[in-house]
Amino acid sequence: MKKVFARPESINDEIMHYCAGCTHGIAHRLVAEALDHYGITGKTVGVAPVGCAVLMYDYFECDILEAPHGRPPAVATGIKRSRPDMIVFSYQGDGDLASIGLAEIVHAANRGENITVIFVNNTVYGMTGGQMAPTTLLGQQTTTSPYGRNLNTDGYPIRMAEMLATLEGTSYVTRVALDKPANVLRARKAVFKAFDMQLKNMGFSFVEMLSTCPTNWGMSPTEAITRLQEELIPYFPLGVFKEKEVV
Ligand SMILES: Cc1ncc(C[n+]2csc(CCOP(=O)(O)OP(=O)(O)O)c2C)c(N)n1
Ligand code: SF4
Ligand SMILES: [Mg+2]
Repeated sequence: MKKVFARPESINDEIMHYCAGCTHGIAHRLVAEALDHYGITGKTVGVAPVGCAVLMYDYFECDILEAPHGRPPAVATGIKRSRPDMIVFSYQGDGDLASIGLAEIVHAANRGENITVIFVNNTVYGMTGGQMAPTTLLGQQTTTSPYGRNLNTDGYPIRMAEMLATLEGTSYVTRVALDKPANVLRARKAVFKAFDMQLKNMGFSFVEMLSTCPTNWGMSPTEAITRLQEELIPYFPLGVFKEKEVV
């Protein structure tokens, strides 16, 4: 019998480059479990971001294409339109998706492209050394907001899931957290649902994952989990913001 904790077949046994306590590894695993579950690894193309997940092509057993910073939804659109028989997902951080790639995600969502987007929100530009992102919380210290994010000069943190849920083109929009087993199981269910929507040609599906970046938050892995629970979840509430009925 297959052990539930065994490595998914859609991910290989390369040692990942992520820092200790980083939740990118959990996010990868959940996507891989969904590909295994639906038996779609051989017909799936992932689109990698520029950010800490830039090397995800080293870990997944499906095809992965690299997109310029912020452009995965546009690249995913091109792949899906030319090969509608393929399952296509993008995997993006908050700098990638909510900053430089804001236009691409909004218009792909608004067009209702039949793709799945995995959005890893760790409230910071992880790869480049912890600069302020659009999702950085008010008061949060980063290398470009050393006195804390200031409402007057930097505006409010963007709630991407809520914003995208207002667009007619989106079919499934949810926010989950990767902080504890119960929430990881909910996240797993959400990722499965998002791929299921695409398999049923339901259009655009989006899973935001509240994540940790202990390195740039200047915290231990356990302190980072506590921050996610005490600071991120109150501002970025968990839940399903939109779910169209399967027709
Ligand atoms: C066009 C362009 N502008 C800027 C950069 C520099 N850059 C690389 S990764 C990154 C931000 C990554 O942050 P995020 O998307 O949140 O991913 P994380 O590393 O936190 O997972 C930036 C600004 C780049 N590579 N290309
Ligand atoms: S810098 Fe942050 S997001 Fe990047 S691998 Fe390390 S902990 Fe993860
Ligand atoms: Mg980030």
